[in-house]
Amino acid sequence: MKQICIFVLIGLLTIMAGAREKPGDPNNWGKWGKQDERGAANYIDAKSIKKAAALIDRGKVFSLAIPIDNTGPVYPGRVPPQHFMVATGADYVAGQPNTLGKMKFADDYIYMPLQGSTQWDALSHAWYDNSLYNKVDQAAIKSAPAAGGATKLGIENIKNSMVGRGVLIDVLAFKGGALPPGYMITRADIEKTLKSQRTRVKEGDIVLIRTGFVPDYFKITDPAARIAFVSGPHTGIGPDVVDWVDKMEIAGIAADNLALEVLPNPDPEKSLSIHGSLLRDLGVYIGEIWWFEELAADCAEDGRYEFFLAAQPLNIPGAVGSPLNPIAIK
Ligand code: UVW
Repeated sequence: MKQICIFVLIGLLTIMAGAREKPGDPNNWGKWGKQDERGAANYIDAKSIKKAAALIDRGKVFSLAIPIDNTGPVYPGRVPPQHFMVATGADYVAGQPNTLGKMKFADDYIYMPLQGSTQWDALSHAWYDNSLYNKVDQAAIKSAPAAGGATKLGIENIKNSMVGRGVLIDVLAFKGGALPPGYMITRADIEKTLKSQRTRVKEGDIVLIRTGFVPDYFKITDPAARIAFVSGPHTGIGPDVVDWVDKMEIAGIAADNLALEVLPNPDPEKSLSIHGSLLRDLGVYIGEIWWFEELAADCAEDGRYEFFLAAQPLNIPGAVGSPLNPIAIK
């Protein structure tokens, strides 16, 4: 009897351990091979990039990045980017001898969380249970630089990707230019907005969801009020958008807010769980703290919400995210 109990217990523990390695539903584990580390970036191919390049007709360029400095919004707990100078003209004015002959130089450094400005989350940024996308063990995410950081699923896997057709989904404008704090954007909101824009999403697209959160942050001037704002509710996508993302076969989804998803999640047990569904289960890249204002105005004016988008991350080996300056060209 004792032996049977031990066998049953071992069996149960094995089943439980196995369950912890399973993908959620829907998922893309194995879709591009068991060793794949690029996830939904695989939806982008040479054909879709060439088609996207053909969308350029006016040569009008939009930067979708906020300034990298210490005034921008960061997720509570993170330090905003710190930029400091180690060589300046003022040094020479103060009498520093010029050791380089005729030439003079200024040099600067930046210290920042890679998640602390306009960014992509790598597939190594978030997971649940013991596994990341495609059953990568959490032990593969190590300290850096000695141990390599994200030894799997690092951002460098898409250093030559995230370039193609971008589509702005201007939920903010569709809803009349204002969303209540912490508004949860639903799949129906996205579909209705696209219908009103007469825009279709295609495989391999990078979709941009306009919420107005980051612009609202910059409208606040008082530093304490800015901190209170980022600590309060965040407008973002709700859980039912995950199935839509899966169905559309998009490569990435970015927003002008801090975490893409609505905060707090309507179900307190599921805080930040949309990160798990997109990064871990689907291998879809998440973009945050993007800036859409000039692009949105132009799209409203010409009625075209599709464009060529160059949104490649920096080539930082083992990083779990990267700042970037995404460029939309119409
Ligand atoms: C967290 O890491 C909580 O969010 P983000 O994806 O915004 O960096």
